[in-house]
Amino acid sequence: KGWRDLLREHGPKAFAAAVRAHPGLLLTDTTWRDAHQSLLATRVRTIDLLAIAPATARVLAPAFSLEMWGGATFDVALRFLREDPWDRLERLRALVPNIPFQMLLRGANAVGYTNYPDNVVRRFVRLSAERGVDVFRIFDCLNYTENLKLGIDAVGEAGGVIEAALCYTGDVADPGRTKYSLQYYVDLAGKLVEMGTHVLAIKDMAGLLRPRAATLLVEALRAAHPDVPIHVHTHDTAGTGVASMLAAAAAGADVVDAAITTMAGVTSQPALGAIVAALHGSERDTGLAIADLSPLGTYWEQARSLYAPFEAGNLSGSADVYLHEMPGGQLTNLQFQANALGLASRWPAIKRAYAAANRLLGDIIKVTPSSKVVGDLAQFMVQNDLDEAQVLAQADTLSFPSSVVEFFQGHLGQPHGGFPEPLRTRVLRGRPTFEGRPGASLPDLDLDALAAELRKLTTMNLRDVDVVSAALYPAVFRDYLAFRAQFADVSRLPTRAFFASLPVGEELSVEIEQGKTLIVRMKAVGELGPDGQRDVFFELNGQPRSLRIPDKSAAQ
Ligand code: PYR
Repeated sequence: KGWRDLLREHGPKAFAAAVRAHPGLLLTDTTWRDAHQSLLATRVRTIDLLAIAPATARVLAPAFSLEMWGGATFDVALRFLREDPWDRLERLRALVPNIPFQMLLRGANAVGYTNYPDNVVRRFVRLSAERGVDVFRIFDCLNYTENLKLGIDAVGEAGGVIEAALCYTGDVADPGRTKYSLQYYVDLAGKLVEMGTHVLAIKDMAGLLRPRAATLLVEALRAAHPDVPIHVHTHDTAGTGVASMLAAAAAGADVVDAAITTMAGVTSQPALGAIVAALHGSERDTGLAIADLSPLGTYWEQARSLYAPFEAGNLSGSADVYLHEMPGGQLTNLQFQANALGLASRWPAIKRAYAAANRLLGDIIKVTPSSKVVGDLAQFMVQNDLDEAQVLAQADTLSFPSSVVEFFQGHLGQPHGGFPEPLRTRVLRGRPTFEGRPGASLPDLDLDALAAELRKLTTMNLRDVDVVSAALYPAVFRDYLAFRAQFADVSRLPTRAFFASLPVGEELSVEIEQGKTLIVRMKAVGELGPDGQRDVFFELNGQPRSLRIPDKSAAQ
């Protein structure tokens, strides 16, 4: 029997005890979430996950979990892929009944970028657990325990496995370099265990946890909490990921994150196959066989090529990460944006400015959404040609990005060691501040009133999960509803057809439901009319058809 059966039959506490007792190193495969969030701008579509789900369920049956939801996937699914994230969860769950599903929950920010009312976070977590999420990794972007508590309590109430995270920054093997000492993490872990976490996660979102630091940190946490499983997450940005995960395993970590090798490396997680191979035959043997992993690697090599336009490329990997400390997902995103704006030559300056912005903000934990504050300030500095000393000198008069002002107001919570002064006072210029947990002063959202309002907007059957989507992403969800009023479920389109148009002469086959397939063959495209429309001639399952549709490229 697998871990999921054990969890369902005996609950999170017995599950955690069994994980602690397990001799081998357990693995979480992040291919379906963080790997593509960090390599391909989160663009991997449900159809490409479904195709490999049965094989994954078989091959990775001994895994601790599959990380497959949360983080940026929720927003990107609705906003860019025009598909429903809840459908993704349900459809994958149906194909993978045996392996625990894991999601990333941004504490009081749920799967968004701002603080939500407590009742929205609670409802979101409950519905996620009901729809099939088993393990919830909960973090706060400032390691602010008041914010973490909301997520921890919500997951506990929903019956999920609580995996509260220490977000790791700096270098515990180089004391004095940053304010995040070994003792800081040990104290934080103590609070999370007291709050009831079932598993302790070390969330190294930038890939800063070098092997020596992994040994020190895991040993210290293991000594303080002999009964609590430790789960380590890293990014392979500098290339030290496998070495760090092996060091963590040797120091007593129970679970580490890795990705299928053709979706691993650089800003993604370290390669799963490499960790399996490195531990083969040792007392921490993972129980997985390299030969069995091979088909998954081959599949992802091909699937990844469909997303080539979103590749940041291997250039984003570098030991520079120890200098700028940018999280994996943000690194590829900022580099992608810089290239798109023709600012590729400014990339080294952006990385230097990011480090300077972090110092100005008081050396903060950098992960969604605090990493955005640092990134916004860095871009502001590069655009306005300001160095650190100039920002300090001119702080009374500069128009700082709104995310920076809001950070100083306390919208994200309180950073370790407090806000840097006098910069805070000079940026705020008398604006109001939050001193405690920002969500504590947000009134509950009336979800019934929201449901009633949404029903006026759509003829679709509105589910409880849709109301939560609308609560989390009001504008994005309304846009999605408008799209769905016009188009069928595009999640069923093959990825090549979704991202590009179908050339004349080519055929597209779409399975709209089990055993029901539409085959579209493009025959011809007519002249552009004065109304900006064209006739499109095609065959649908062999029958000639035509449609007159607006040509969006002509409108530009
Ligand atoms: C996220 O919040 O999406 C991260 O991956 C940290």
